Amino acid sequence: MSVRVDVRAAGREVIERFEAAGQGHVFRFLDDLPMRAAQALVAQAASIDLAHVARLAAAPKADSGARRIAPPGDELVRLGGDTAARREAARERGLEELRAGRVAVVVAAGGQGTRLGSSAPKAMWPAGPTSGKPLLQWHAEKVVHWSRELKRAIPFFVMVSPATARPTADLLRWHRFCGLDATWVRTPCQAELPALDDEGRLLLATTSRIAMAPNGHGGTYRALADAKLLDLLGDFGFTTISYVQVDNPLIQPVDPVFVGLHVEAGSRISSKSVVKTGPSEQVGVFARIDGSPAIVEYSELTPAQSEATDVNGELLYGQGNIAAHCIDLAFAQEMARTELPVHRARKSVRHVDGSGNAVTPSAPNATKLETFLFDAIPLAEQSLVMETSRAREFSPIKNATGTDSPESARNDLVALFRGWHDRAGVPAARGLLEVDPRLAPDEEAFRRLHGVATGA
Ligand code: UD2
Repeated sequence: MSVRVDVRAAGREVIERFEAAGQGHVFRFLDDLPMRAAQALVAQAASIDLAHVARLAAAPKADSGARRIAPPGDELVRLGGDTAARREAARERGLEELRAGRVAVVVAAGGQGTRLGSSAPKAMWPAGPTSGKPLLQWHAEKVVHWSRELKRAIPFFVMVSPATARPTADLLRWHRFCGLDATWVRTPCQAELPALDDEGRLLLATTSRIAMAPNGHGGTYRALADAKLLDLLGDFGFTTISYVQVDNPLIQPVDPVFVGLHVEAGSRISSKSVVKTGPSEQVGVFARIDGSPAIVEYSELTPAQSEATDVNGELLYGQGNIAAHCIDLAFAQEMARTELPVHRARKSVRHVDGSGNAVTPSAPNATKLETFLFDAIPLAEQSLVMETSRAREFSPIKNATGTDSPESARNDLVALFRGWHDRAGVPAARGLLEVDPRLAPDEEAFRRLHGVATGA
């Protein structure tokens, strides 16, 4: 029996299942592939749950139907004004939670720097203005600071995707886990879903590989559960997950005020917001959908909704999502068992055509299926939104140039550090400036470091 016939015979059940589902074309090149590649293709196909994919593809769109969208209500804790005292008290409560070892950090790092023109994980992008420390190290070192302060290990789970798993694990090892307790550093991997063409057919990325994409950050819940990390946290008495995304170097992965507000309110999932720069800023917005607190993705708001203002001229949907959340552990466990709504994004997906030639489409040619972590918000009995300052906490790296680029993030970091120096009366170097996150992840720690009274 020839090698190829062997692979066909061994994979017969999988191949027949794909043929019955109208997806048999993925094996079009099987007979021409080297043995290993043929086996890998059959193994990859075997791992795809076609019925699940078909269900997702046919599910009503997350933004379909006549959703009643309204501005957020009293779940929103605005900056300043009468909420200042509440935040002060919350800080103490948050510190109590941290001291008791009830808070773990999760960083979503499943994305590649495609929009940055890089195929490396975004986690590796140099973020330190002078040190060039990679984004992931930058976040980890803020956690190192808190870990030293509290004299206890803080779990640091980095959610990766199959494309980012290996280089991210290498980065962590190479940097000796960035100074964190290695036993509490883990890299759970999110699942992938196939990209579909306009006829709902799977695409081949190469003649021996089906085109797949990460299942969206909604996959975080299941990735943590499948790696048994939610159970592990439960066993060790952790109750709150502080979730951040790797692409924002300004975010505070450990924030006592946020943790305190979240716990005080009995919130199952809390979020941070900033005031949008204008109607067209590409951030999701906080709103109510059919009466429940929720985030509406920017692409799913109508232009009229994006531009609508209240009597004071403020945008009705002016609180932007910066993708930082506190999540109650039991709620995360519940969400790991819940099928979140599916979002379909039109994307350009490189593939091979029927003759095996590589095609780089100039326009979107496929649909990617994704779930969003924040779609859990409407399912929570209690949730909260904490407004924060953009200058302190939001400058994501998404595009190669212009807004939300490496350059804008570096400028914002340097401006932030300069502000800390100026207000504390500490002389600062001209030009680029960096404060080691291990020494001072925020202004308060910076003032303490320099012996300047807080708030003075
Ligand atoms: C996201 C939000 C948007 C806004 C903005 C803030 C979504 C759908 N939209 O926009 O509302 O708040 O961020 O920065 O979230 N990631 C994974 N796995 C995935 C997908 C994403 O780990 O399957 C990570 C990725 O590494 C990145 C982050 O999530 O760090 C953001 O992903 P994105 O750049 O695709 O999200 P974006 O910019 O569309």
